[in-house]
Amino acid sequence: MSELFPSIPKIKFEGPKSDSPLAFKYYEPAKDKDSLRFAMAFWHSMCAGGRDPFGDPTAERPWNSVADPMEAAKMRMHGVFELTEKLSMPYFCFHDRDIAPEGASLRETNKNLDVIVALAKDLMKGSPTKLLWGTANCFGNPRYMHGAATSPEPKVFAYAAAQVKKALEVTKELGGQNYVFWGGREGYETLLNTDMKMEQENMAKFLHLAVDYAKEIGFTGQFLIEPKPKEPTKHQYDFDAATCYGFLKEYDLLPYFKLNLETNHATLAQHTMQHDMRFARDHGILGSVDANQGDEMLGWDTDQFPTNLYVTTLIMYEVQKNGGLHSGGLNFDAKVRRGSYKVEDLAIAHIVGMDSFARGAQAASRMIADKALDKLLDERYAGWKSGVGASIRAGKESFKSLEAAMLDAKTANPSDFGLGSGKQEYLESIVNRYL
Ligand code: XLS
Ligand code: NI
Ligand code: NI
Repeated sequence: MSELFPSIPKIKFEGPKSDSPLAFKYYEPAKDKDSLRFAMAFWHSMCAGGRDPFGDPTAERPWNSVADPMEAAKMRMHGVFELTEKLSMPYFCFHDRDIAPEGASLRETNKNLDVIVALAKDLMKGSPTKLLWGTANCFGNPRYMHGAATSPEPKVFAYAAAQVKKALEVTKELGGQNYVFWGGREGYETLLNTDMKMEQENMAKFLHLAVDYAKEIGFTGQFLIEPKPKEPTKHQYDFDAATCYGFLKEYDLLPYFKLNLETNHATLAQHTMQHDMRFARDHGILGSVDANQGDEMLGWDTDQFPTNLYVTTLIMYEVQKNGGLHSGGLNFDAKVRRGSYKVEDLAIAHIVGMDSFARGAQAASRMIADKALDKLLDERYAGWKSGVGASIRAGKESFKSLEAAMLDAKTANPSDFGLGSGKQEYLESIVNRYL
């Protein structure tokens, strides 16, 4: 197939002084590719056309004039390889239904998928682009209006199971390094018609069936759950990192799953992304990142390309403290704004996202090398290393012994406890120095 995006050249690193929109200022592919593990989101970059509730698609894309859905699907697959290669982006991700259209039956749909997967496999032979993760779209079709694994109808559960079975097979076929479950419509609109307990049990059952099938076919990629608190349902069961952890633990799924955290989802849950990252890291389930950002003024999932350096720095701080993302990566689950309708906008959006993370990674590694925050953190908790602190940590104290130690102690002022300053403003000034 001839070049689909002739106006986009191979993007080169030109350094921070460059004012070319089509050049990297911070991301140096040869140096950063393996640590940042960027991925393109097929659904946003190849499929989204800019439709919103008030207006039609705006995006100019090479497949717009192609009527046959399978021909358009083939062009898109060529498109993702062309663009990831031009951007030196090592990975892509997809939902089954992004890459191939549904047919009249599941059998026909699977056939469509097989054709496109064969094409992808072929393209991979001559390309450095690999598959970070696959997933199934179990939310778009009307059959999923009440959920997939959590639908009140077992036939819908069965259909979703069949769909995920196939999605696992094609993810394996393409060498996918992870498999993602984003909740889709696994949640509820109103408790008045919802058996929440049964729905959550069914969701756990579904995930166990997926784990069993992966073992059966020898898929060794990492399973990931992607938390989100709301949208499309009013309440999503995978609310945030902590909720997912509790769910995985309750249903004996913890050994098989990590989390794919998304910045805009964390903020919808009223957390910073740093919060969800820290929680996941502390619990050994930080798997991968959907690297986007929301809009502080809007309460929905705007899925914007990441440009906020403060946020990318703190994300990379957690990633580096985690020893990297292992099989995970930084997936741009992000779409250009509806008004940014040109192909060049798509390239520029990825470039700024990649540069923002590369720059965040540089700041984070300098902060870590200098122990810029660690020293103060250690000092803050130093009391737990000796005396009564150490003996509480060692389990040697009781309420009685602690009362005895406090009854006549000098406790009139905060300083009698050894309390230091929280130094928040100072700490924020330190982060600013590294940006
Ligand atoms: C939607 C999710 C979705 C997942 C993949 O809000 O972010 O795009 O990443 O199903
Ligand atoms: Ni999102
Ligand atoms: Ni996502």
